[in-house]
Amino acid sequence: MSRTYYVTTPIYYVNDVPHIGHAYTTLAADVLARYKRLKGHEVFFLTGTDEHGQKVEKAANAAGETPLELADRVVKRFQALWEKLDISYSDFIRTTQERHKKGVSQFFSQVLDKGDIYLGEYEDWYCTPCETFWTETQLIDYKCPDCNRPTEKLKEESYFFRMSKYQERLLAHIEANPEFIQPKSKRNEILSFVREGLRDLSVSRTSFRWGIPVPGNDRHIIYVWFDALTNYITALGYPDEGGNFGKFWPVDVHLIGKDILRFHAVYWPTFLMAAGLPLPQKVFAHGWWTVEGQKMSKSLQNVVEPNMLIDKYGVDAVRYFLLREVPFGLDGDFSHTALVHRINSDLANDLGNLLNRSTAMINKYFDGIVQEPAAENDIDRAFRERTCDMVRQVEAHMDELAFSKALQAIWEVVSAGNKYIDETAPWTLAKDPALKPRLATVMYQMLESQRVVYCILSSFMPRTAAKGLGYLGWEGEATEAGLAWGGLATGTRITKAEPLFPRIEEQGE
Ligand code: ME8
Repeated sequence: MSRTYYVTTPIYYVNDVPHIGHAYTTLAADVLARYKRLKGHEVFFLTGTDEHGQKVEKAANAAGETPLELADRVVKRFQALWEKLDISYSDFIRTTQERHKKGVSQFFSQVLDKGDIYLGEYEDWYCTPCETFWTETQLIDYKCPDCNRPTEKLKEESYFFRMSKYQERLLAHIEANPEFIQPKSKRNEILSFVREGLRDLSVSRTSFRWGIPVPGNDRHIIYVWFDALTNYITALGYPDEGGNFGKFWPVDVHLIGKDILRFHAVYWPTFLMAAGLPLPQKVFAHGWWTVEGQKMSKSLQNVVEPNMLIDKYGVDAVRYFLLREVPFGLDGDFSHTALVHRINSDLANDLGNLLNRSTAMINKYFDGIVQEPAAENDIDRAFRERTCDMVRQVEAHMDELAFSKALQAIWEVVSAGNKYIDETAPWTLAKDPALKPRLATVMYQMLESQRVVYCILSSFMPRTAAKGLGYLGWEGEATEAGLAWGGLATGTRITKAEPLFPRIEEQGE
């Protein structure tokens, strides 16, 4: 039986159009999904859109549309971008779908019937843009501590979830499972938050209508986070125990930005505890992108539009840059200069050149046909071992979602490949007919190492990998077996490569 792997992205709000931050999380999930598939897992990769709540209702009013019209329009923008970014999701959930609404009602009822949701009255300071209630002590000058906008005191009848009841259990779970919340710095933040004490959580609103009504009391709308988080199980067919839910839950990893960690690492696990369901195995919060040193915001007009980037630089260059530039889990800064620099040095120079020079050489020396290699000398062996070791390193880095380190390990082998050619100097070997067997071995190591590189790169840069593998005579898709040394068969025809990444003129060059 094949192993299963379930990875999710947040479901994005439809009151905003997709930007580079959204693309980042979804891309990371895609790379993970592709990698796990390559390693033989049966993968379920979920993304989608969060379409309910006051923010969407307001944005729709402002645009003179119904909330659903707005959602229908914006969801297409997300789906078109994912297609353009080569995102290989298994399912796309919209919270306005019947399957989701049915599942949320069921989930709510299950917790209500257990007595962990009760009707009460809520009074606190409310920040409408953030849809968050704050206690007076949390406010800064009576303003929202998150967005610094004015708050207002609100009192309303509300259903409450007995989150306080689960404080000790959640704490024990986080302490017993160091892998549960990552990275570690974020885990510590959540630990201190939980230790300070959990209050019961308001899980319904009467102040707006756009959402899923509370079962049996439709004056109340289920609070956005109770609705949104549940997407991770409704997309699997919950409450139906069979099928995908039985197969893929609990999730292997929820990938999210650090802004929504508390919802995923505190609210969601306690909801699941109340419903008697297993908890996620891992919640990983990545960092925040700024743009040319500034926070990305509509008012600053510096929002980086992924479609524009892809049109300008190509999809794989964007995929590479986003995951290579910043260690996953830390904040990072986006700049065109840094992107162009990466394209020129890592992609055009290191990766592209290696393929160009080596496919040209085998065509020059052996009419493009892979020859039987002779015995390895020390340099050949070291280079082969280095390539094989890289595959193991990538595995370890991917386990920790250290995408940047995985790419770094791959690029070390690319550099080693360029160095190997310089050291073995095939152009000198070619001058002496007696050294033909030696030349054949050098050609073999040089090409075989790259075949392994392109196989493993297929998770990160699917198009580039397909091209590279095509030039190297590898039939079909990258496979797990293809990661092993020796896949390049004698007699394979190697095509002379066109440049994979043309150099881009750098400013000031
Ligand atoms: O929070 N840098 O949706 P959302 C990095 N609907 N990542 C960023 C980013 C940035 N500057 N800006 C956004 C919601 N993101 C809820 C989620 S889940 C059950 C419900 C990414 O549209 C990051 O993944 O505001 C962040 O968590 C997400 O977009 C927030 O998307």
